[in-house]
Amino acid sequence: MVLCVFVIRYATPLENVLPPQLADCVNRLSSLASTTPPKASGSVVDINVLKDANQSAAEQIAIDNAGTVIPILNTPENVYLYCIWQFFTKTDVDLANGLIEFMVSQTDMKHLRNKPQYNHPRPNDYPRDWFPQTGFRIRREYRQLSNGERNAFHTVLRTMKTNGVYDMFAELHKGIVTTSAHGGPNFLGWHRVYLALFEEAMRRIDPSVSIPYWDSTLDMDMAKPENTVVFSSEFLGNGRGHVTTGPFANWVTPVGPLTRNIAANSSVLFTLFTKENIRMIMTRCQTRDITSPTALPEFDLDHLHGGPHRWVGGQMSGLNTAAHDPAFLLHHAFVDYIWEMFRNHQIQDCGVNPSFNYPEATGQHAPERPMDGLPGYVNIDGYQSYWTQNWYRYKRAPKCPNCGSPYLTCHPVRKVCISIERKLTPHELPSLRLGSTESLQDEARAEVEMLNIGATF
Ligand SMILES: [Cu+2]
Repeated sequence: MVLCVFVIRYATPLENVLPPQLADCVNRLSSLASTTPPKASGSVVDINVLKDANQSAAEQIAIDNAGTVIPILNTPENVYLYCIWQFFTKTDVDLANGLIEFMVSQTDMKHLRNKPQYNHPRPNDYPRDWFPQTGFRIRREYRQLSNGERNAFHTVLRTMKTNGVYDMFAELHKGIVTTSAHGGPNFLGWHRVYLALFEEAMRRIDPSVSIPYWDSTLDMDMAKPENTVVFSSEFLGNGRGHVTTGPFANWVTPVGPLTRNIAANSSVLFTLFTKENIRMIMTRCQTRDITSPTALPEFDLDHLHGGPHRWVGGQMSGLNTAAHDPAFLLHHAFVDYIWEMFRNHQIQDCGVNPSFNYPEATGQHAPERPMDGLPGYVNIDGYQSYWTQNWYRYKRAPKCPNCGSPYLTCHPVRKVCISIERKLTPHELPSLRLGSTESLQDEARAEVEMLNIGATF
């Protein structure tokens, strides 16, 4: 019964973000375990209650009007994802687009009103044993997946793109989120929760997949990072101009075709992660020393993570558009992996408990403020240890001598794993004609400039 009370208390702020149909679903599902049967209604998901007061919350089941048994929905994230899922599978694309617009307008309006939302009520008996419905996952480096595993991941993303769920998630990373989940301590936690929920949505389609991480130091250590196999048709698709090869070929985003322009600028602000970046971060002990605005730039994970965003270019370089490129998921999984290494270092070497090391912050990054776009969570929830205890963990990044992938090789002198090069197209090969090696990049630059991506990282 403790869990039920918790669900109900957390259901309240949902109306602020969700469209009426979804909020209705969430509220009625949340009340399944209460003593009052939900009222019949004509909304998207109609539920017949199945509740036995003698059963524990974990044993309760429900059946919808079509006679389908719905899963146990005893945590906020289960209810939320189930309702999204129902909403999308039972509606058409126009409705899905309406949902996206609604969500964006709501978050933008909230931003304009600048309504303070601190002092969010928290349950005293905070449950620490949340488990995702699709079970525990292990995240591995993109190149450590077998070809079959990688294809399964790509297929799920394509399914989500088709049914609108991908874009819905991508549109959450927008508007007020550009400030409330960046530039402060909530950066780490918000993206952790976002990825975990996205991953859960993926696994409702194929429970075998998880989000791979892109260890961009493996590319940074190459002689020519721009030739990495990551930007080939077997992985993320081409890195310059409209993405027309690979699993995400010809994807369309709200600001135009999916477009990139990798390694377009030699400035230090446009680099991938370096091993030195990570080594520097691991010399700190307090979260405030690796987060904006308190950290020095060389230790600031938030600041450093902008490098790969800019390096990829196109949608990835825009705060409001980045999540429309699947590269976002893999890059942020790596940021989260670095944070997890840092948390382990805090425990082992610093005697600091990372769950209680949320830096002092007010305003949008205040610890108790509800997370934008991720109903049911407050900022400090992203710092809880249950994410990497109950939801997922990382397999260690590849190290020499065995880099564990046909796409990686151990550099014989420097003894670090580096990415192999992709097969360069004739267009990419240096040609005898003067200036033609840059034509592809110029073309890509022109295509990127066509996008109205707004504020950049
Ligand atoms: Cu972000």
